[in-house]
Parts: sequence; structure tokens; C-alpha cells
Amino acid sequence: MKYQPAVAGHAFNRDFPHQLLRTIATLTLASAAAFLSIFSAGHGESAERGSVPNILLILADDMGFSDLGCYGGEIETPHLDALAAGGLRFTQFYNSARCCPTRAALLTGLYPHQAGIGHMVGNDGIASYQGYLNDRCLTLAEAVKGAGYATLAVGKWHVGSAPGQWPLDRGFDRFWGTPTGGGVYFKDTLQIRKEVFFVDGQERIEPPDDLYVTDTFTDRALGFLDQAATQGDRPFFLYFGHIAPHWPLQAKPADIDKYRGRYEIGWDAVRQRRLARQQQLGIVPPDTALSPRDPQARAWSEMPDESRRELAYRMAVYAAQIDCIDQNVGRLVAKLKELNQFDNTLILFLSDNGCSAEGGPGGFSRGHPGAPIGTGLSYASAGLEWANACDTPFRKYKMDTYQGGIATPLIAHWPAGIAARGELRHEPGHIIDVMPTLVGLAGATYPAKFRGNSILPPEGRSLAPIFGASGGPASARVLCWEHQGNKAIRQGDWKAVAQGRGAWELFDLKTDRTETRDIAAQHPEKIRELADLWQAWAARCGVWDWDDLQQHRRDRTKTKSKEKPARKSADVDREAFPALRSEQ
Ligand SMILES: [Ca+2]
Repeated sequence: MKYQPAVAGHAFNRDFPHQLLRTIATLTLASAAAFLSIFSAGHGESAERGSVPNILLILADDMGFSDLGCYGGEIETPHLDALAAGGLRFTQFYNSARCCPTRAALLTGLYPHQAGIGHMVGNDGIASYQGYLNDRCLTLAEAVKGAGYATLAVGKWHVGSAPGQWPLDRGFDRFWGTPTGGGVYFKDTLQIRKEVFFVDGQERIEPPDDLYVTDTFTDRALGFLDQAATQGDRPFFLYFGHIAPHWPLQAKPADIDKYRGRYEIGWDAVRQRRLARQQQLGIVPPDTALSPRDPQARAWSEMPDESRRELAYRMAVYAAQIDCIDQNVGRLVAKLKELNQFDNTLILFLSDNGCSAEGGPGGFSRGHPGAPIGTGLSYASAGLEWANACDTPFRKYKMDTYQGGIATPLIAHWPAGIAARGELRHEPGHIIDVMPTLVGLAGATYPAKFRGNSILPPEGRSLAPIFGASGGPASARVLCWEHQGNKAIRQGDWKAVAQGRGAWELFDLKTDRTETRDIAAQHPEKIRELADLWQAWAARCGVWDWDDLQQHRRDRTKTKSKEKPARKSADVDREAFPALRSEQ
């Protein structure tokens, strides 16, 4: 357990107050005054709607970097594109590579391991791998609730599925969705994913017969917003965790029909067109090289006709899933306008990790025999080749720490607070930045102690100054990643990546955003420096060496099997359905 930290003396981020001061110092005088008044207004007081923004945080699941129209994609996303046109797009924003760690970091402003979710939601009996949010972190809901916000959540939680670990246990007033990892769109699919369940608040419920999660979550969110509007002047924070477009490929026929046949141009053409559009939009520099097609992917021109039709159809269903997210963003926007809250709502939209290549080339196909792909009894994925296209122009996928795993779109829209319209922000940012951003804008406090427990200081920095104006060249800010042994560190434009037991590679993102030229051999001192920084971060955050963690799990399984020789029914389900073992 190479990176196991000395527990004594948590390495608090003592920079936080200084960061805030720097933040304020970089604002223009007028905006600084506004920012300060917002920041100080709500300390220890109940905020009133209008003096601070409402907050709508929307998280897509497994959506690729280039899927949205405003990030170069051909999928029809007019409502999200309109938010981008009326606000900001970040071009170098990062998540934590996978569902659970990203949710942990987004919701707490800490790195995932610090919040107790170093991997997924299994409990390894280790503080940094306990599999649910711990008592050393504060959630966004707990933070803004203290400033008088109504705290609402719908969708996928996936940071603790046992009772006592759900949204209402972590600061939310209302929740409708699943505490689990999702992987279900229609009610029929619960016959396949028996471990998935839905709750309303703290009560397990039967979802409606006409369940289609993207629509149903929105129905519930609209109801929450209507109720919040009738209950005084409290601002709201709504966290919307989509299940879409995560596998399985399941969409409504009308949405699929829009894309039927459209992808018969193939993944190579889609990649080229998306990059060209990204260059035109300024999402990437004009000289950006397309990363090579994944070596496991064949050229589209080599695929037999029959395969092409089926593969194009898979991508059509995936596109339909994203189209449906966009339609429902439109419903949320319409509701905010109806409630006269649109101008003063900060909307943030992003994805929890890069596109999924699970199922490998061609994707997987499971579910009930004969069930057509796209329907509730089918269970299929789009496959590696399309994931390669959806992450254009980057390499790799969900779970990886190359750009294709950790780069996400981020749209920020807030007419009353962000003057920019349709601008880009190229500063590197990370989901850990959302906590200090919202704490500042909501006039909330970030306490040293919460419910009697010492809380780790936030790791991120507020995005508020960047909302105001682009800050110029990238600072030497250091960001780190670890997910099941995949490592990365970014310092300014340097990025070092090591996959599994592989050696560190080094990239200069200023000239090589797509990580196509490893320059580690030319810069041995920089690699040593970055590797040392990463090791210190890993030790500080409770990251375990992946091999050691695997051994620890095997040892625990042996001990448990001696104690409990009989298999639980859930284990039998997993054996019958091995693709689901990875917990998504
Ligand atoms: Ca995900």
C-alpha cells in the first residue's frame, strides 16, 4: 500500500482563504463589489431569492466530450446550445473519470478518496474506500442549505446505496430517483437489473409503469420547482443526476427515428467532422491533431454492410438518449421562465466521465433474447468505436486518465450574473471547483466542523472570477487523478499520465491537447517532479496502490467466505450477468 498516508495531521488546503482573496483581487472593481456583497450577504442568514442565484446542476452520465452540438457534435441539442450561446463553455474542464468518484468529488469539493469513495460503492473497510460519503466532507446541499436554500435532487445518486447514505441523509430536502448506479431507462429493465430500486425521499417506491428515466426525473424536478416556488422566497439548489446516456442503449422510438440511418457515414467520418467543427468553434486550437483511431477499432470502410447497419443503429440510439436529455433541459428552462427565475438561476451542465467503451469493439448485447436494441428488455452498449468518436478529438474512455476519460464539457449559464454571451473559457478547471464556487455565490459558509465532525477544507478554487473574464494563460495549478490504478497529474500545460503499471508519459497540452506525442524521454526531470507531486497527493488523499487494494479485497473475500459459506442471491445474479460486475 505504497500511497497509504500517515493519518496524523490531515494536509488541509491552507490556501483556501488566500485563493478567495486572489479570486476577489482578480475581479474588476465593480464585479468585485458585487461578488463581495453576494459572498457576505448570506453568512449565517437565510438567503432570499433574488439576492443570490438559484442553482441548477445537471450531470450527464458517460456522455462524450464532443457529443453536444456546442462542443462539435452532430447530435441535436438546441436547448443546451442555447445555454452555451447565452453563457460560457469551458474547454478544459475535468471530472474524476467515473460515476462514483466524480459524484463524490462534485458533491463535496474534495478528491474522491478524501470523501470515502476512492473507487466505487463497495466497502473495502478502508476510510478512503468505504464506498459512501464520509463524515469528513460537506455536500453542496449541506453547504447551501445552511444559507437558506431549498435543496432538491432527482436522478442517480451513486455515492452510497444503503439506507442512511441517501440524499436526504446528506442535506437534500427532497429526492426522487435511485440511490444506485442506474443502468435502467424503462420499467421493464428492472427485470434485468434487480438490484436497482427507486426512492421518493427515504421511501422505496414502485416507479410508474410509463417510466422513462430522463423524462420521469424531469417530471419530478418540475414538481419540486413548482413546490419550491409556492414556499416563500427561498432560493433553490436542484441537483439533477441523469442516468443517460449511460448504457444500456434504450430510447423512445420517436427519438431513435430522428437518427436512424444518420450514422451510416461511420465513425471515421464522425470523428473528422466533429474535430473540424471543434476547431471552427474554438473548442480546441485550430492545429489540433486528431488522436489516432483506437487500435482496437477497424476502419469503417472495412466493416461489412450488415455490421455497418447494426452499428449505425446503436449510435442512433445513443444519440437519441442525449437528444432526450436536451429536450428535458428545454422543459426545465421553460419552467424557470414560467416561474420568472431563469435570469437568476446559475445552470451548470457537465458529464461525469468520458464516453464508455465497455463491451469493446462492436459493444455488448445482452438482455432478453430477441428484444430489439433500444427497448426495455434489451441490454446493449454502443461499443468502443463509437466511444472513440464521441470523445473526439481525445484518446481513451471512461475510467482512463487520458483526456478521453476525464475531459468534460461544462456549460455555465446565468444571465443575471455572467455577462458573457457565447464565450469560451480555456482555463483548466475541475469538478472540485464547484463547491467553492457555489459556497461563494450562495453566500454560504464552509465550516471547519459540521455535526461535530472536522471537515476537510475544499480542494478546488472558485470559478466566479473566470465567470467574469478569462484569466489569461493557464496557471501552474496542479490537478491529480487516480482511478483503479490509472494516474494523471496536470501542472499548467504539462500533463503526465500512467495507466495501470505503465510508465509515466508526458504531454504538453498547449501544443498537444490530444496527447499524441509522449515527450517523457526529453524531460526526465519534469517527469520526476510530477511523479513526486502525484505521490505526495496520493499519500495525502488516502490513495492505495491498485494492486495492493486488489490483494486486500481478495484477502477480505477469503475471510468472509470462511465466515459465510453460502452465496447471497445478489452474487448469483452477478454471475448470471457478468458484464454488470464492474458496477458501472
Ligand atoms: Ca458515468
